[in-house]
Amino acid sequence: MEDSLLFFQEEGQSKEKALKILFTGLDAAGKTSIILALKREFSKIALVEPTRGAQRSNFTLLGKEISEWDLGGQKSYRIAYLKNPSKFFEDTEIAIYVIDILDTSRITESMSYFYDVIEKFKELNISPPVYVFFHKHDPKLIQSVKQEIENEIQKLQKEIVETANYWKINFYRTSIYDPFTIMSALSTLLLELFPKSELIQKTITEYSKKLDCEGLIIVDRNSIILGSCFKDDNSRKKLSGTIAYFLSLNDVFEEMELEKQEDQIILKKSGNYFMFKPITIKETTLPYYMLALKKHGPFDTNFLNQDFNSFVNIFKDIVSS
Ligand SMILES: Nc1nc2c(ncn2[C@@H]2O[C@H](COP(=O)(O)OP(=O)(O)OP(=O)(O)O)[C@@H](O)[C@H]2O)c(=O)[nH]1
Ligand SMILES: [Mg+2]
Repeated sequence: MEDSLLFFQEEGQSKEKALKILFTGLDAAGKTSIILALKREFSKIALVEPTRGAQRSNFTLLGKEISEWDLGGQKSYRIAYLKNPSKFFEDTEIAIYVIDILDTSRITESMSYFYDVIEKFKELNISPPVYVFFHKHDPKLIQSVKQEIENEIQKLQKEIVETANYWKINFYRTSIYDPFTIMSALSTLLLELFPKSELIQKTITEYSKKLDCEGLIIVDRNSIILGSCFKDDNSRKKLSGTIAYFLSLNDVFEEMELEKQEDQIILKKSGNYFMFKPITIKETTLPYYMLALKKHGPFDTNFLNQDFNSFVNIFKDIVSS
């Protein structure tokens, strides 16, 4: 434990300050799994071990450095964080608190640590928005348990809002077995800090109308959804249910180092045409990806040429501004 804690004493001298996003909660709540799911490191999720102390990893979003802090939740670590809050909580710009909703026996313990963390934020005079993840909200939860869990969530939400007395606490239901729940939650809370995301969303909406497609999602390599547009709930389901798998399939193809020409995945299933296509902004930076869905007929050549190119140009301008 000491090793990990000492490691963090070197923090704070970086060039441009990274935006700090904190994951905290009890041990085994699922914090590390959430981070791994976003990175599509599914083979590591199965073997995940308790996190020792504070682990940090960095990634870039729309050109800005994000520093993800995964605070191991075992009791001895929690005591250390609360004893020395400035070392762990200082500079937090987004706080994510993960609760295992399947483990009702530890809810009281989890709530108690949650209020301790909020208290430390107040002591440090910081006020990051707080996002509570009701995690392990698995799609296959059997119906009878589902209602019980829903009641528990409703009760907790009410209690948290009343007790914490904090300016911003939002709630999400997440599960690693429905990767879109994680992608969507992380994207929403991160993009709140990027004013240009509104313009990106507008551009995507206009483009998808022009294409007359059922829906469209633009994501980056780290599974952050920059914008999306769906004709109806059905198309939303088809695209949100498949995007993580298209990204994984693309990872597999990338490992094969195939030709970059005609770089797209086209899939037809029961009259639904899916197209997954990279959007390259600069050769030196990682691409973004588009997943689009059409119902009647395949994507025409206009889609692949003029319209797509003009969309990419507008997108490029916004992203690189
Ligand atoms: N059913 C279910 N299990 C999950 C989910 N996410 C994680 N788990 C399991 O929960 C256990 C703990 O996950 P971790 O990611 O290690 O939890 P953690 O919060 O990082 O734990 P510490 O590092 O000790 O703080 C693992 O066995 C995961 O497979 C989920 O969405 N649903
Ligand atoms: Mg962990």
